[in-house]
Amino acid sequence: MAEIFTNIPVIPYEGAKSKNPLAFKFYNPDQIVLGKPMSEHLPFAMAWWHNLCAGGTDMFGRDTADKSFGQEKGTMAHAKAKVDAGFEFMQKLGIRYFCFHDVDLVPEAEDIKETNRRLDEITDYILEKMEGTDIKCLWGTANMFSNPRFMNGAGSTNSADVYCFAAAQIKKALELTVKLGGRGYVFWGGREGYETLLNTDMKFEQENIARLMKMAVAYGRSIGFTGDFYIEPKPKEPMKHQYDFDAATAIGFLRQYGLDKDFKMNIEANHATLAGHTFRHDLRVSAINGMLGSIDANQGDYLLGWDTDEFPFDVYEATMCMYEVLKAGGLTGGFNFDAKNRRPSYTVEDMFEAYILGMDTFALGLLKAAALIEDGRLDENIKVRYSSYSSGIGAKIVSGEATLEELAAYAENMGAPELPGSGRQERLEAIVNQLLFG
Ligand code: XUL
Ligand code: CO
Repeated sequence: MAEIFTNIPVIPYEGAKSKNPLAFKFYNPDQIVLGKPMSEHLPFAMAWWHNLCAGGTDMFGRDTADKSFGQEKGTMAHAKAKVDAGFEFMQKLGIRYFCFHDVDLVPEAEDIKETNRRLDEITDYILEKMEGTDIKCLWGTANMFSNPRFMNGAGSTNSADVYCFAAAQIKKALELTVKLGGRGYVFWGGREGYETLLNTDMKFEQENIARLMKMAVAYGRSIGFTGDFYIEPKPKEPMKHQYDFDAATAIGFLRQYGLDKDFKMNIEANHATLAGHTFRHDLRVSAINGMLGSIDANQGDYLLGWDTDEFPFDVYEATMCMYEVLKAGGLTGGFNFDAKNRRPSYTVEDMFEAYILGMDTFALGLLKAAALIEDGRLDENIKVRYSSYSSGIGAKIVSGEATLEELAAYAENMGAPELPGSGRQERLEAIVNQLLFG
């Protein structure tokens, strides 16, 4: 197989002092952190769509980057060239996972039977490429938002025929995920929402989404899919309101419809911030509910109110993310770079340097989060802060044995309670800075 990225070597780890743009400064896969190699803490994945398909088109202009890989776009030869490019890319960076939508892999035909035949052919080829490498599929999904038939959603569509088409795509994408050994299967409800309540039966739409997910779980389990299903929450864009608004909303939905045993969350940084949360907030909400599954690692822009899908460079945010992940005991999924180069970064070097940036950012985040945990002062503060619940009336409250009358009698005999103690926020923020930059 002819090399595609001929000017790019295998990316080495050269350490923090290196000035080589094509080297890792912090991601050192074999370095042990909290008893485990970095590469195990950080199962990174390449997103097929941004890396191999998208060329920088935006609402105001066409592609700037050439992703033809020497073949005519829209052909199976091009689909195969993308596989070659993707595998060379992952191998040069030491990335061990990839994520895909059905239509990222092959050009969609008019007839789904032909699309499925193409998908069989390309996944045979992907399997061949996987052989002899340690590259695996992190998760698969069906694109149920780009084609005009999904203008009103897939599970939430008003058209039963479109609903069936979505079912057919999910069935195939699940089969492909199983064929490629995927760890997870994602539902991102890109158009599962509404533009106006004036034409929307919200209850019916949500029930129909749940019915589709239940059918997906039943079918997935019947063909041997043992991994997790994921909901990837996002509050808006493309729809004005999306039902999987944030982790809390999605978890409530899963519980309401009895789907919580089969599903976890795939939390994307820029989706959490669009919902008015921090990234770490949605990670924490998922984790405390036992549903932190996987992460779409990217970041937004403070000045822009949409999903900019930037490669993560904010070490503070990455540290907070890794703190949540370490505290949760790691991910069953991985870190998928659902991120794209900025439009003026259109060269092959830019593709590689973007991933180096993202991987180094999360490696730093891991190192700094481990330092925060080993330091122990944050944990100690939490322990002290809630210590009034470890004995006396507090312990009785926690045991669930207290009654409202008893607590009221206790309060009436107490006089005025003491103030609850300083939150020490500034001290804690200073500790984080000390460990990040000290
Ligand atoms: C869109 C998005 C998707 C999902 C998969 O905002 O994040 O790419 O990750 O459909
Ligand atoms: Co995503």
